Amino acid sequence: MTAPYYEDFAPGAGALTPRAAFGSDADRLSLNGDWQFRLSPSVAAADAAEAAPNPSWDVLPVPAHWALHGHGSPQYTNIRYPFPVDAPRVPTDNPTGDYRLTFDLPVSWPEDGASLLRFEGVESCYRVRLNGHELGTAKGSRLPHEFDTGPHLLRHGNVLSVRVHQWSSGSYVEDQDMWWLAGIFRDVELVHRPMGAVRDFFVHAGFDHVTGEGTLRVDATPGGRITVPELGIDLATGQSATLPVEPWSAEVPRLYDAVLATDAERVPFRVGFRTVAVEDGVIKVNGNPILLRGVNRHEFHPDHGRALPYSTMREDVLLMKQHNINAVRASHYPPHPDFLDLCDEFGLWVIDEADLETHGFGGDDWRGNPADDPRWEEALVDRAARMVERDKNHPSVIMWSLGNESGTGRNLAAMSEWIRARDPRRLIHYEGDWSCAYVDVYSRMYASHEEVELIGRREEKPLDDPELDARRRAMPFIQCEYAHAMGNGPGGLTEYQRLFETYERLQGGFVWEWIDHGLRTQDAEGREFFAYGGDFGETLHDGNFCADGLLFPDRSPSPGLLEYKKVIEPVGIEVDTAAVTVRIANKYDVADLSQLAFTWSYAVEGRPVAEGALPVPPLRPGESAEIPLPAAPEASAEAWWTVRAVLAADTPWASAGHEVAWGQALAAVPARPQARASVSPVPGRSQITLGPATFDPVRGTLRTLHGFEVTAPRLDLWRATTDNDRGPDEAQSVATQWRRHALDRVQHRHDSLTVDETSVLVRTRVAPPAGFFGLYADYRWTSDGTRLTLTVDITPDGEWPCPLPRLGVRMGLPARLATVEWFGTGPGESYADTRRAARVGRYVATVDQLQTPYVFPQENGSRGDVRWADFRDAEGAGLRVEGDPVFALTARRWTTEQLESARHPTDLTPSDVLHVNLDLAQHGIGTASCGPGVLAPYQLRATPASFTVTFAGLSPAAGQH
Ligand code: IPT
Repeated sequence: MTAPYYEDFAPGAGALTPRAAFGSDADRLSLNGDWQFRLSPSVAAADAAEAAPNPSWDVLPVPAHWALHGHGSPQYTNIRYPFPVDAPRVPTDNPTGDYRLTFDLPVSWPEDGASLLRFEGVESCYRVRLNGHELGTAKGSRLPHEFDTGPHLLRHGNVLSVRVHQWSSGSYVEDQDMWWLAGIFRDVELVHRPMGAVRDFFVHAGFDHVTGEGTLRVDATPGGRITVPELGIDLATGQSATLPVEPWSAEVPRLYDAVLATDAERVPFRVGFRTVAVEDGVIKVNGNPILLRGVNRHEFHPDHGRALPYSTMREDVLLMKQHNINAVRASHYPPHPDFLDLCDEFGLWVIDEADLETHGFGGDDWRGNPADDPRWEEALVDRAARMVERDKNHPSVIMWSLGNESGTGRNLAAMSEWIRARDPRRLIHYEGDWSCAYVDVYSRMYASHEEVELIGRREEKPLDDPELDARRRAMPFIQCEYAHAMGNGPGGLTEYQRLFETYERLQGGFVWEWIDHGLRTQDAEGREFFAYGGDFGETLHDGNFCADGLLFPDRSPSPGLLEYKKVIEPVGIEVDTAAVTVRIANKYDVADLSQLAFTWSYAVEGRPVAEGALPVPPLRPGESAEIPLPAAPEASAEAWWTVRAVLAADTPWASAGHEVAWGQALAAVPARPQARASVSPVPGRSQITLGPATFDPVRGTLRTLHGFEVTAPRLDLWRATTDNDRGPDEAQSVATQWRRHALDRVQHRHDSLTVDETSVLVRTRVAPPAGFFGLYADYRWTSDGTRLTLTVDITPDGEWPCPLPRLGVRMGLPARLATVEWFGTGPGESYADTRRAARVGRYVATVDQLQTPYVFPQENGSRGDVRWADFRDAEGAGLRVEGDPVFALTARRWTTEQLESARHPTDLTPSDVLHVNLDLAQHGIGTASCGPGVLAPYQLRATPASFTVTFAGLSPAAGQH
């Protein structure tokens, strides 16, 4: 018995050989729109429904995924297959969608030539019938397939029937970490091919950086003429022209409009001249080594899944450019072809990746891996070929990637061989085979800083085979995935970037990943939230591991993106306060600084008092210069220089004034205020009074402050664990250590209360149940009559077995003090190892605005280095907290425990207490959800510490700053 087409090894049958994606003046008819649709639970049920006397149909838009339109539901798994592994067989319960469209040809549709049906992407396997005649079948969800309509196309009343299977043999090689979403999710078109039309063409446009000349040759079948009016080029296909041109790069994406003309057709296209090569062990484009400041991009939209509107693709490109990103890995399949046009136009280096991942086989030590089984060779090479043929004319594509996480195997080598024969002018990438036998670049994912540094020195651990080792050691290195942007984080970006900028072999990397895959959903009360694995009742799923992007699902930037933008900024700005100069360094690969304008400003306690333009010469890449700043104005308080580099003029991706890079430095520190006279505590039977405060007479806990009822500050060691705290490996994670040692349940033992001439002193010991270790914490309260000062002295006791989540105090304020103004870093959150984007200034936010809406609730929103923070009610009355010198601040309308137990932001309901944490420090963030944990300097260890804050009252009049 022969296997049905959805369960065989073949890539499909009946599709035309692949070719480049291009537009022309030939007729085209979009078949996007409302189709008739019927979902059946199995192939047999689909057959039965079809045979029914009056088949029933729903309406479904094309392109779309049926599960996002009320038919079935989405399911998310990372590595595991959602069905029993028995390749190439699939479950009998195989959701099968029958699509039907009735259409007429436009009256102008030519009689002669051929007409092709073109499908840009259908997941995962489909059969096409036109007017009852089968045209073919196809697999390769994110790849185009074309079918010749032959004699079956009618002028009127065509019935196009497409049967789509959710599961197929193709699913085994499409095990990417994402939602399983079937359907016709990219465009469908009818394309006319006149007699003598262009079948395919291949643009070769190299650039010789020594002569400054480009060489253009276009191979086409059939042949025709190539014109590039701007360059005066008019030549036959197959012939070449060499002449001075401006090269294409991600930084200066110079494109020339060109036309390929045959007797039958005019095909407009764009030429970008560039040459990619590995020379002296580094990747060079046009003779320049490049540094990839990249992201991994899945196609994702919170409402449409992988059926992206064009505006969303454009938004992605603009957001990348605006955040200093210069490279994108199409993880893990070729993107919609329009996306690559946008990359050519706006300038992004692209790794285009074949639609291949067999990760789930790793669960059985790669036994039966399709990547190494000859029966799958044709299908895998077809995936490579369809990608290369479709995308070969994009200057932005500099590397072909064979796929992702598919182990090792002969079919990968076969794909590489096919690609090299077809397109020797691009580099070949694949991460999964560390021997690098058939690739051009050594690529890894999530390698630690230490290992990356060894690789940078070309001193990595050798491969067993000396020949392969020598070959690999001579290769350039990239991290195709690093810095897992799941939840709060990633930490450690700065340290990676420093390595990339130090060692020429290290040519940067791609943060995992661009956007959270959260699907917009509503709870029972109609409140919107972003769903992750398990939210649709799936029994097998990987939870929120799909919410690991630099963008939230609605494409608002997360703090991680702002941090990445700062870390990879292409201009170095270092202010030297003593010399009153600023060092400006051009870190672009290609562009000089003439496109940027520089400004300086001088701010006292966060208020700019002087600013101006800074003349900076148009430094070339690699150059730097020391530029004098004006004399610093007198400052009565803490003052900071800020130097900014902004776009001097509008660009296609941002307007003039858009900030590209910045630097800050402390210019003047205020004299420390004189110690004020102390007032004495007044003990009483029902309370102790000290200046503006009252205390419990037995325990010495603070009760009221300037008339506000408060929950007394007390030591707090816990935070709502982050995805990175929890890690992928529960057993190993720092959160598990914390819990094992009961740091979420510490007990506060009251040792003594002493009221003396100048202070109220409470001594305590804070320790976990069953623990042989703890912290002595002494709270000393003093007052000058109007202000109240708390000093907490901490002395560790015993051997601390693990880092602390946080060290500080937690207190409660009335919830109506809901507006916070602070002088510290901001505007966004920052942590010990994610604080590059935080700048010193004066900021205002409501408590709600202080929260970062991670898809999975966790610690968030800490503002660092806060000198003072004012909490005010609507009338302007409130409390000021001052650090000595600084503290980190979080404030929320729910407790840490509520935050920790929430599964979605909608689980968090405001209370009438404002929960405020004043931290001396928190443990860093790291990127252990996939990758290294918190680096040593950012780990919080129990050591003796002292921490002082002062509280003052704020009256409405003082509200008008
Ligand atoms: C790596 C995958 O390549 C990527 O698709 C994604 O799943 C990422 O992990 C984690 O979000 S593979 C992992 C085993 C390192």
